[in-house]
Amino acid sequence: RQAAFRSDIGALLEQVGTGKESLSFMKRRMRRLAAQWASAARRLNDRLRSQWREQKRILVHVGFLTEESGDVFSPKVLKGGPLGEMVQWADILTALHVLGHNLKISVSLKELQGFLGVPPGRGSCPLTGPLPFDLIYTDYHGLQQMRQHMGLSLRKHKCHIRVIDTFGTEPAYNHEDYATLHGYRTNWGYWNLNCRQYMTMFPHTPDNSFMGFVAEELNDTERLSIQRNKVDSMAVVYGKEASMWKGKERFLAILHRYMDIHGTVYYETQRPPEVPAFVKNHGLLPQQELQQLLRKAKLFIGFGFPYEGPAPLEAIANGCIFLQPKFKPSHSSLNHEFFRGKPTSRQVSSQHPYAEQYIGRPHVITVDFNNSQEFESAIQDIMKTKVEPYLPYEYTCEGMLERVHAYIQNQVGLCCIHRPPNPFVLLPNSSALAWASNNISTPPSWPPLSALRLLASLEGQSCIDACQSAGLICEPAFYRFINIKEAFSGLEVQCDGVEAEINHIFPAFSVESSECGLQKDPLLFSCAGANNKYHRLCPCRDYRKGQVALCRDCL
Ligand code: U2F
Repeated sequence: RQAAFRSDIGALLEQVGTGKESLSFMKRRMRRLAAQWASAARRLNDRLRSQWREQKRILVHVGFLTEESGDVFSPKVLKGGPLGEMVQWADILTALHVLGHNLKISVSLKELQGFLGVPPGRGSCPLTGPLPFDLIYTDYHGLQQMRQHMGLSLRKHKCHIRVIDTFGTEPAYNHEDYATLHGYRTNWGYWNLNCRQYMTMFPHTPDNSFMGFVAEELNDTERLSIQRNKVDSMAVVYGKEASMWKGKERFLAILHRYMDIHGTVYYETQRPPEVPAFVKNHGLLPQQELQQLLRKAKLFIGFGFPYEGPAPLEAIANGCIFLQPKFKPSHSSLNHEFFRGKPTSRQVSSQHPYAEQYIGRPHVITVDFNNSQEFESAIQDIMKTKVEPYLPYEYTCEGMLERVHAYIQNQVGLCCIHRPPNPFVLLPNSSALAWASNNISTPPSWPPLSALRLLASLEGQSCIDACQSAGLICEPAFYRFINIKEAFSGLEVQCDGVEAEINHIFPAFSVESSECGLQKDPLLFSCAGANNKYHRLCPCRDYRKGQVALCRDCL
């Protein structure tokens, strides 16, 4: 069946259910953004008119909201607890609904069992028969629940699963045996999925797919009124929980010399002692009122926590400049409590690396807060700088619909291990080398193989960085095409023989020892992997400006 875009979210709101503060928050958000989604759907529909979009049967099981996982988030929705995940799930549900798919939503084990056809009272009995869904979106909690309650059949249906994973999972952590043997074992990883089945909140590592969320978009009238009403001396502090303000008195005092400071810190009856008296604290605001505050403010300032949330994008979209601390050294699971146990070694270079790297000046200023002079002159600059509201396309409703549509229609058979089509033709292409097959039979590649550019990284450099420095992005789907010995000769690398190994650094080579290695286990193809002794072979591709998940010919 062909999927038809939906512009009405009434049916979705009914499906989401009631009884939890988290669900009410998500529904308020859905209602608030409904018109924005509808007009984005119209635009995308016009662009995709000629394309056949198959309607999929989709189950969304939000594991972290189930009682069985402890549901620690719902009781804190109105108390300054994390909302980023709720923002994202609300937007995922809306995107899937608007794209016209057939949705079932579950936020309890009972509903999950009902949808998967597990008979009541036989909770751990493995499901038999065909899976009633083409796709299942869940999270790590949900995955655990499915393992418990689908038993063996989970293995059979693993390819249909997508895991919403805020901070990302790198291949070395995902591979159970490898993680166990080489010290990458964590509480979360080791599911042996194809890493593109993990979908992140920001485009962290290209080993994972980028799901994202949306921020509010402005019409011309709103832009004009923002321009008129901006107050150059008004700052809003990022941090809805009092603990996020702890120990920041010095920065607040400097800031206060220049600007009026506003906060949206949750409190019960008394003003939290962490928030100085000169701050105008509004208490935790409904999202809509926070947007209004951001429209007036010139500066949105982060003090280091929370990491990588939605709020800075909302601030920038409403014409604020986001000032944030640079982390030196970077924070990661190796040196910071918050990231410890998360299945990634990603180096987090500032409070919001996406804002730093993908948006940057003039909208985002990242400085060393310990250098008071640098901090102070950043504030002075910000008060003088005029900026327009800005929202990267990938965080607009149209951008999210486009991306989710492309994934749903093209990311199929993620678990099948394909052999590269043969034979290959090597096309020299200036500094890079383009590969093309003259006989691609099955299966077709997505992204299309024409986007592939093969590069060698510098010694110790990951493919994420190697591709990025060539203005490209690492594409894990292409590893299978470059994991061949001809790739070394194509790059004129001298090899004393080529071995295949189980090592997440491979395919790679060492100049010093003339050692060249291919990857033996496709599950370990890794854009993130790096090792001081090796140059990596990197499959890069182009990407659309403002939509890094998609290559030029991906749609
Ligand atoms: C992130 O979660 P947070 O919830 O801490 O992320 P924020 O950037 O603070 O914003 C989440 C939403 O909260 C809303 C705001 C954002 O969309 O509009 N909000 C509000 O409604 N009222 C207010 O007064 C202030 C904000 C991240 F997203 C999570 O993945 C992480 O787990 C967490 C910890 O790093 O940080």
